[in-house]
Amino acid sequence: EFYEQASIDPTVLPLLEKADREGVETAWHRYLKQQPQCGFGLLGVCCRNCNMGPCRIDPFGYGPDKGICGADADTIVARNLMRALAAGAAAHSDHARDIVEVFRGIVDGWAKDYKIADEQKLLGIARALGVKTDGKSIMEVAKEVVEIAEMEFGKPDNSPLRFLNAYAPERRKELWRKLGITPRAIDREVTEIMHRTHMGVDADPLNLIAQGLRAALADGWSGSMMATLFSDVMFGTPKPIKVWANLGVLREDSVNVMVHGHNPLLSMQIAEVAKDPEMVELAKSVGAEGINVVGMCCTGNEVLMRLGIPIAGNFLQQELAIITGALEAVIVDYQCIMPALVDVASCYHTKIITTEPKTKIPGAIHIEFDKANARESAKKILKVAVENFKNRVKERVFIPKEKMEAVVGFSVEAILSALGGSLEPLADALKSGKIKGIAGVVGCTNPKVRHDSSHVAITKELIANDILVVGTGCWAIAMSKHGFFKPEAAEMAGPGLREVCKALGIPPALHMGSCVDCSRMLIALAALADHLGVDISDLPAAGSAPEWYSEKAVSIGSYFVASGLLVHLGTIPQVLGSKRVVELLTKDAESLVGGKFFVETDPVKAARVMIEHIREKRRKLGW
Ligand code: BF8
Ligand code: SF4
Repeated sequence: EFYEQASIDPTVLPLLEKADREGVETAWHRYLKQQPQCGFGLLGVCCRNCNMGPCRIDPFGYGPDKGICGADADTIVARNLMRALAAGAAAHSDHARDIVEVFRGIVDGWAKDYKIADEQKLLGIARALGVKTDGKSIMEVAKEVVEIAEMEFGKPDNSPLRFLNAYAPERRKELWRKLGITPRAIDREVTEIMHRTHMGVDADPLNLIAQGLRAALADGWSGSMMATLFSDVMFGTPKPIKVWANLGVLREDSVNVMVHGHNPLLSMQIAEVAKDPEMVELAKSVGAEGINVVGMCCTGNEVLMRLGIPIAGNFLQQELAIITGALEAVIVDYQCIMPALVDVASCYHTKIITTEPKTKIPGAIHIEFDKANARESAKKILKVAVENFKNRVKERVFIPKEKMEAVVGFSVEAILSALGGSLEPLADALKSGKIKGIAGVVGCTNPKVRHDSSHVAITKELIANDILVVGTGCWAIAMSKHGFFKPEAAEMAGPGLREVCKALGIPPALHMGSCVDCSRMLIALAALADHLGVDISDLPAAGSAPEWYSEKAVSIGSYFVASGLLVHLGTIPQVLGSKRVVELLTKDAESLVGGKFFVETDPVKAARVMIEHIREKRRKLGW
């Protein structure tokens, strides 16, 4: 019955049973084997930051209360959390760096298979950055913008990050300046965390966390934001589009190729070349009807929103997709790729293809994706998948039938256009109480939680209470699969929200994109706050990561808190070994930045806390 408890998604149980019959392990199996997980690790009181250690603090107070250097639980827990945050911010921002690099390639002419797809978006960015656009060609504008973007990573001076300066509300910027947490350069803030957490540097939990917030702000308001903005410029700003979601999107008659990871640079090319007549011919020559590209995780969200490429599932389904026996290849870039894919694939015909010099997995095929020859390079990678079709073992194929229709693609621009071009209708609906508030729900899936169950439960509760839910990442994939993105889902909403959704023809929960697209929420929050003449922390809004696992989520949660939001965490962060750190994150943060964390593993209780918080904010606004 452990399998039955694993997920609420109907595709999971039959595939776990198939895995068992075929002697294959998944994250759920390995999770069981890890039990009981290390208590020191769970509490965050194990330190391996130097070679006098490892040291660990006895949480019960009988054993050591200090490491060999004298660091206590508060210092150790804070340092560990900040290192996790730094890794998350680095991941998002390095993804942005790769995008900016190719954008530079468009300007310089070497990235011939990429283009400026959305000129309006680029001009908007230029204006926000204070770049003059009059009388300039679009390439001249692009050149000036990319120069600013490149400097965000390693700008040598102490001035605020230019994208943060352009997009964050004045009151927020003023507050961050007063607190000394205005980020200066992305790489610098991440590096400073690594420095401060070295033995013998920063031992003060508050000071450490302040630097963490600074790095998180650099991620949210610059790194992730640039990833989103330049992806839109190069591949188009998402608009509402009808799509299919869940493992039922795999096809028995076609070559199935799954793009998995995060960056659209590769997945967009794969999706495009799969339509190339030469490739379709090749697929026919091996006996397939065609090539069926499907997505997984956030790069899946990128091609889902822009091209309508079906999405096979979220994080915990990556191994299951292989276990169907129907997948010719998984083509990956980086992040959230389980190394176990190679082990699972070894039991089937599936090929795991890594494409980035920074992501290699022993046992996978590595074909470096050449961005200067993107189209040809994508073809070369895709050919390996197509030629593998003949190795598929028909008798071992089981494709679950479940798939769900969804409307996705709610960029800020798309939301504005659904509202008729201005924020006024949303502001009115909020003031009148038809919509009580806005919740951003994001993040992963995690075997510690029944897969998808907290995402579904929290969203249900929020929309039933007239709270408009927006979100990204694996939450958004979960919602796609469970029917929350059908316009008919308005029926699940409370009366006020239902009326608004029906009038606008939108679902009560909106897919805003991949995890870097959490930056879209920042832009929306900033615009709404400016429109109402208040700070973000005054808005009837809250955030949640009900099933998070990733270090990136630590950074996302932290930039939302630093931007003034209450943020719910549905899995317990590894901080409970320090009362001081817990207090800083869940209490003191509020008096400093206007936002704070709360931890609640019960999604319905969590939703109630968020609803209460929103009610309180409304009361303060006199609504
Ligand atoms: O960046 S939600 S499991 S796929 S980390 Fe990973 Fe989490 Fe999914 Fe996207 Ni985000
Ligand atoms: Fe131990 Fe201090 Fe070294 Fe950490 S930094 S391992 S607590 S001696």
